[in-house]
Amino acid sequence: MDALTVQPKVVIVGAGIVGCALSDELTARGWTDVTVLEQGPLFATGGSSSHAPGLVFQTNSSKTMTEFASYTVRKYAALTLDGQWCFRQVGGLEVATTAQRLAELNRKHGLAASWGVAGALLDPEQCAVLHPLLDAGQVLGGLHVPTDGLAKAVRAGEAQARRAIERGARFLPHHTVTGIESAGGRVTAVATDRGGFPADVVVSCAGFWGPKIGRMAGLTVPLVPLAHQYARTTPVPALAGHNSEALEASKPILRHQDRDLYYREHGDRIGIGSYAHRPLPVDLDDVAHPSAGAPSMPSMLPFTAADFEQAWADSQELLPALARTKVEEGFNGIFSFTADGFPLMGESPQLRGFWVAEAVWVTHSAGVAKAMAEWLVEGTPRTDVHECDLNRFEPVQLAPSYVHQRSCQNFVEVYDIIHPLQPMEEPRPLRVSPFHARQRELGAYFLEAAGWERPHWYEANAGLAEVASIPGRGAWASRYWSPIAGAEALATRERVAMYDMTPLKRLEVTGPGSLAFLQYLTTNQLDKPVGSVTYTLLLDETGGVRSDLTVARLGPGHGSGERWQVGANGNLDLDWLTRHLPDDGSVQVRDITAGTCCIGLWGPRARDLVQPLTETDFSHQAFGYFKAKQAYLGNVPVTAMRLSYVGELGWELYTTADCGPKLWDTLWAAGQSLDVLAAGRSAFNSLRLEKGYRSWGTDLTAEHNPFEAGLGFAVRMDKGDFLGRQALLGITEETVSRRLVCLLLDDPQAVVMGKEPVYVDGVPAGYVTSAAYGYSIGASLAYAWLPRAAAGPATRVSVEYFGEQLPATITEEPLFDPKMARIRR
Ligand code: FAD
Ligand code: THG
Repeated sequence: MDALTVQPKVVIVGAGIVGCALSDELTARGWTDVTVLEQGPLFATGGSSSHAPGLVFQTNSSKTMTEFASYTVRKYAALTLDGQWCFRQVGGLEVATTAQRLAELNRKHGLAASWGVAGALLDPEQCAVLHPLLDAGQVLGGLHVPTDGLAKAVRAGEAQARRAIERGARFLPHHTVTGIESAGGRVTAVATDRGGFPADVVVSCAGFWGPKIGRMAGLTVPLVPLAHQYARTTPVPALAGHNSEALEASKPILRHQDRDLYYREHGDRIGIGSYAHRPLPVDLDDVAHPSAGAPSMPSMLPFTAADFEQAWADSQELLPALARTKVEEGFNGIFSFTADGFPLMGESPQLRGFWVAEAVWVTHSAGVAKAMAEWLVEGTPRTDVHECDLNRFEPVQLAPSYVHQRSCQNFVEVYDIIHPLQPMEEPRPLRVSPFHARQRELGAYFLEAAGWERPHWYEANAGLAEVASIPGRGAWASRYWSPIAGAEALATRERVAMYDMTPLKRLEVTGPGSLAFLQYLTTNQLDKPVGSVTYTLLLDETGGVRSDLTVARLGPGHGSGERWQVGANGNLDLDWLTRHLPDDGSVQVRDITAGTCCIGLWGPRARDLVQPLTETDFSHQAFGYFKAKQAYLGNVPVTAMRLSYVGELGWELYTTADCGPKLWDTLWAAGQSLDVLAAGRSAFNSLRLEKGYRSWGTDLTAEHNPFEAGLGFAVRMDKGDFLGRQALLGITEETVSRRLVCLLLDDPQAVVMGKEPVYVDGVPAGYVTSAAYGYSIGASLAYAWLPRAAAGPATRVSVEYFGEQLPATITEEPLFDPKMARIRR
């Protein structure tokens, strides 16, 4: 859609906080033909926003979510409605009553600093000064974020709606959406109980009703409505006269996460929110319709007092003044949960013009709306949204039972201390590679990602760890880790190891138009002979890196002249390629991950292992670096690609899933005389960081251009036009404002995890992306984003880890084998 010449007709479903915020952000960008359809009245519609107590805690382990929250704070703090406040910056206070939580608050303080939110760690007395109802004796410490506060969701919604209306938007209450109409794969209109509304773009902001609207458009919206308890006390004598009715609150909003509770003031009463009860999923068919007359608040269910008993006892313990009060009123309020806790943003993969912005808290509402408006009007959100993208899920992750189990689990864990590597427990195992049985025999320790069981190390290698003297590390970094991983990493550099690469997303691209298609979508030169493999990038229009890929030219395929295999990072890559397919049917993209499997066979003895198994010449001269060949290894037909994310001689060996166990056994048997071992993801991650290989989604995202990320070598500006090229004109490694750099920590036993703030001259200047102990180099390392001015080699910096400043030095990278002597031989 050309934003300058065409005014698209936009219909937004739902006038909750998200729909209202979006109407404002869209009309502010010039899209003024906006109609908001709302089944309930305006603006207390009966949805989740109508009764949300509106606590806004900004700190989040996700940078994107923190940015969404910070924008919401800035925006709502500047809004009023008829002179009444929309955001009161009373500050946010999270208290710890256990040693683990106190450590967690230290970690969170670091996260806040990483993402630019200022916070302070307080001792118990300081906590009680800020919030005098607290029993300081219960509290070990707190994290205070002065810019947090309370949002008035209905008011902020109405204030934004008024601005939108002034620019031409209209809000229609008592219009229930009953259908989404389409023609030729594009949305054309929205049907309601009061007639139809033509639309070029529909954005469903229906909150927990999202799945219902999604079904009208043939789309699975993977969220689950769950009830959450909220109650108010009778007046607290100690609060008498503290807060006017208009101002409502003056003390910080409060979180007691060890007991799954949060608090705010309502004048002289305290409001208590509880996640301490069993998950209470709600069937959408049981939710009343607001215009059916009866209940005006369909999202409010009757209070189930028994579920609140523990919460009430715990509240009186933390806030002793509550002992003189009673629970006066309460309700079970419905809102959305998702499988991974992130919102759902983006366009349907099947129906063009049908978008969703759902499972969004008040906290993130304005930030999400801004990113959605940028996405719609400009084509690309300015904030990286891959964690929130509607299309991030694998097909198995859309099964109703999966969505239900994971979303309920997320309710249970909402305030838990979650380790970055901690997997959900159910449903597992979900996806296993053909090597799973062999891996179990070897004592694999599995973690889960994208539904796949992935070995992190193998107990069978425990003996190696005993002789290798792998250094220890702190308690947090020791979780989901074993010294065995260190032994596996060292053995990979010394002998040869087998890595299960099956979960690596693999796409097959075929058809006569495929070269032109891939050339236009990626940055590197792909017009090379069959048998070439190329490392290349997908960019968006702004030059941001959408993904990094390996593209192997394998053709000719079945009947067509072209066949390519793309090594990708996830479902979003499939979505991106599919969206950009030409209309003429000259290109097909197919996900071949599930039907195939892959072993990465890497290490100095890899050629000695594989050559005796095959008549194909695997010598360096006949089978060069970044080349692919079809071959037989014993009985197994493979596609072999000579590349290595761990930075050693070797091949990725692909075959069909049926031959997987045979491939494993063939390599295993042939490798016995070479002391072959199976190695896991933990070693893998250390090896790739020593080699400086970036991991998309962690080290870089669509927010970064290739030059900042140190990937300029994969961009061929002279190859002809490609998506994002225009935006890169004039940018070089020398002109960028920030850089991804490598840090060496002074203390080899100080292993960090990622997302820690990096201080330059005592001021937070950037953040860690990935980190690991480098077993071959004998040092703890980390990659981090820093301003270019501060990113020079040998610069001294420090990394904040659980409140401690760990000294580190910026170093030239990669640390291991920069001359590529080990790979190219
Ligand atoms: P909603 O406000 O539910 O808006 C969706 C709208 O879509 C509704 O008005 C609905 O009527 C309309 N709609 C649905 N179907 C149709 C249809 N077919 N046709 C027309 N219109 C339709 N978040 C925080 O950030 N901080 C908090 O402290 C907080 N506390 C909470 C406490 C409770 C008890 C609850 C229940 C939630 C809380 N939340 C909090 C979560 C927050 O309320 C929600 O995430 C947020 O309000 C969702 O906004 P929304 O606009 O997406 O949804
Ligand atoms: N294997 C395959 N595909 C992949 C990955 C993989 N796709 C997604 C992801 N991993 C891509 N990431 C990388 C990162 C680095 C390299 C390969 C994939 C790599 N880089 C060399 C370097 O930087 O020196 C090659 C550079 C070049 O010659 O262009 O090997 O693991 N199949």
